[in-house]
Amino acid sequence: MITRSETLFQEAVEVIPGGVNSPVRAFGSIGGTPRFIQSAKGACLYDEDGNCYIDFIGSWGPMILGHSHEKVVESVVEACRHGLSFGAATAAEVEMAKLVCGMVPSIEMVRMVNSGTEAVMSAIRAARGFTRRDKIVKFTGCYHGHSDGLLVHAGSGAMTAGMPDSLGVPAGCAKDTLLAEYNNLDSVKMHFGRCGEEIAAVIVEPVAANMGVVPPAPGFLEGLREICDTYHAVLIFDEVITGFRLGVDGAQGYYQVTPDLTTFGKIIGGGMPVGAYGGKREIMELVAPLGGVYQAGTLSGNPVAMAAGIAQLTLLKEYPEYYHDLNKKGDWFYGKIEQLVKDAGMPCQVNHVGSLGCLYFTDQQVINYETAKTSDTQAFAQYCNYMIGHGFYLAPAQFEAMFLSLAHTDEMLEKAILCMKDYFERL
Ligand code: KE4
Repeated sequence: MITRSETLFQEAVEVIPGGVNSPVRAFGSIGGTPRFIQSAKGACLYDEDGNCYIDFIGSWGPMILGHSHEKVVESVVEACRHGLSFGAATAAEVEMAKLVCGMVPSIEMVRMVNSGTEAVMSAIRAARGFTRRDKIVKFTGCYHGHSDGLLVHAGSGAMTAGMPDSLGVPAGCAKDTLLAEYNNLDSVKMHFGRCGEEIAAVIVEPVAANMGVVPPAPGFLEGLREICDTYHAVLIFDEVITGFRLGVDGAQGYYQVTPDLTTFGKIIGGGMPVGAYGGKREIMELVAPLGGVYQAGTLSGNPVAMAAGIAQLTLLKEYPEYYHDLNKKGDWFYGKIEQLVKDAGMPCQVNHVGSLGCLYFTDQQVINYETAKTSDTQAFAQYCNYMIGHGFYLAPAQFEAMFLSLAHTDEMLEKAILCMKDYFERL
């Protein structure tokens, strides 16, 4: 009997490229039919066929409080009653900007945009405008959205689909993107030694969460800070995933390394389309209409999106113990998985930072793109399909993170561990 998801997918592929509005959702790397989700509440997703899943994606990060949190939903509904979009300045945007600047000490000024991609491309433009330099350094396996100059050895879907370089990106766009190896400061120093005076910025995921989850080696982030100071380059932390996840002040607070600019997405919008970039006033004051770095957006600072983001960030700010609970939950959960695969004698690695984690199907310690790529994606696909088939909605790709939320109960996590244990015992 054909399922509703299968029917919808057959219709979708006729009118949407690959049947999805973002590649990783197509289940391409694990096979099978993507589940079409009808609703979500707390830690659970419900698909069009009435199946319930414990969700370990959380919309790729935004749902840190769980889906449909009542305070977030109430704020959105109330905002809708006053209008959906004005294209004019609103009090909510001031409230959001003050909230972000108050939660993240390095942010002196911030601009709202509509996605992480837009935040990153804008931050890079600001860094280039500030330094009057063209080149940027990024790390193989890190993903910073799909703007042309960053789709060079990117992570996430680009890595999953085995196309680190995308069609349609002119060589001219990629030529100013210098590639370095994550956790390898020498690979960065090499570029700066050669053309340091041409490098506008280093952009880094302070925890690389688009080649699975790769924590920064001790001294790595501090080393990037030092190099950027030496060469007067801008250090950009792409905290689209880690921002407001690892703590109130994200990875920069967690690791106590201060970037010059930070990009945000996901959690900042509470599930609505919001991105943001901000940091040093001297850089942000170059952004139009104040300065010569142009950036604009019809729906930037949209009042409904601001309502969702303000509601979520306010809860996270008012209850900092949430982060203690969430990070402790992550330590317990990923520690259990690590013990499980060790007891089962599986050639697997578990990396995690707080509520972000990844189970790699490789016997190598994963510290960068090259070691992440040793993963057996077929073995991952088999495991992932088993888990999804048993009601645990994992990211359908080896090179993505698992995301825990405050809505995940110990019972849910224990059930997931048991299902993993059953799977490995059946091998
Ligand atoms: P968006 O444009 O998708 O809002 O953000 C791009 C982005 C920028 N920086 C980092 C560190 C990111 O992780 C992302 C997007 N993350 C992926 C998940 N790996 C989004 C999921 C998807 O592409 O569907």
